[in-house]
Amino acid sequence: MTRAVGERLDTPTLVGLYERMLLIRRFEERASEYRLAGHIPGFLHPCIGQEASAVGACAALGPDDVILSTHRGHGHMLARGADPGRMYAELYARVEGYNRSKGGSLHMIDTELGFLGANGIVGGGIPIAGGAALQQKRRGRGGVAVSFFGDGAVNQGAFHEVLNLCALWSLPAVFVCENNLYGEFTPQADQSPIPDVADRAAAYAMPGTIADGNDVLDVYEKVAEAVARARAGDGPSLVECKTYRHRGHYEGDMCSYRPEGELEQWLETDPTITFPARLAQELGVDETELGEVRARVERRLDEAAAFAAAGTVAGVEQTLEHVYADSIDSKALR
Ligand SMILES: Cc1ncc(C[n+]2csc(CCOP(=O)(O)OP(=O)(O)O)c2C)c(N)n1
Ligand SMILES: [Mg+2]
Repeated sequence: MTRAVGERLDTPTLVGLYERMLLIRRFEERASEYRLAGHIPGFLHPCIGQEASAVGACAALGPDDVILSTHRGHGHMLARGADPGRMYAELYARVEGYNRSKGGSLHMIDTELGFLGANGIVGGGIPIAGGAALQQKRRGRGGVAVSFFGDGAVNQGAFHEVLNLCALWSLPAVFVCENNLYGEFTPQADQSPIPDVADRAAAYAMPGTIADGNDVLDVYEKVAEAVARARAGDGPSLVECKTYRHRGHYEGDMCSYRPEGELEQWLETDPTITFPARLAQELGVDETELGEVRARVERRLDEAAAFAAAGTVAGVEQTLEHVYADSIDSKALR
């Protein structure tokens, strides 16, 4: 962290970045507990540890911009400003959820927020981002499409096709790779001969930069630069955020494949601890204010969880509602 905190953003905005990172952290820690308590069916892929890349990147965006997410998408969605109550309701399989329980963790979407979806297909968001970037260019309002994806996704063919076309057509896209060192249980070094994903940008004549993915301001600065370039009509960029997931690939993964001491080393740069420490040291944000942030996050999540728990369990009746096959008479199928 070389730059002084608060060089470009004012103190309330910086405290807001902390609050959003903490919201993501606590949303997921609680989701894990709610799942163990039997409230959440299905898998969870937590982004615990990676909050700074989601929040830093989304802080560089405006309301006309759109983002595409991954299977590890709760953080991106909350960073974009989603309602944690509707998100928990979706995880709880309630009709009040973002997708009336049809999306679940892996396919949540809120088009009004420009959140064009999580995606269970690794790399699946990247071509959608390419299409969204084309749409942004045609609209001509300066909007940008941001695609989040992991280090594993860059070995999918679609990544290369989309970067090539976006560069060729100078589309306003920003590709944000969250390199957390693993694709499922395989270390990045066993999947690719290139340690820095950013180097792949050179093949498509676009800038490739590396950000400290656990430093929300470094991510913000680098993504903001890429966004400015895209808005100016100068085409796409690739930003690689070096980060780490504290939990396993999914909740329940025991992480036996990790070298000893690796997690402990990354915990030292935990953004939900190091960033408020910087706010205190460099800007004099006091413990009372940081305590208020923590209390506000817990209150918000208490309300969110209560909203989900009080929701209507989605039943068979709703299965064929709001899907494209709506010409089918659902009663005829029973
Ligand atoms: C096309 C496809 N292949 C394989 C999988 C199974 N899968 C789910 S997540 C994952 C690893 C993804 O790694 P990465 O892109 O680094 O994201 P991370 O999980 O580290 O956030 C794999 C192989 C899948 N969902 N989709
Ligand atoms: Mg990964």
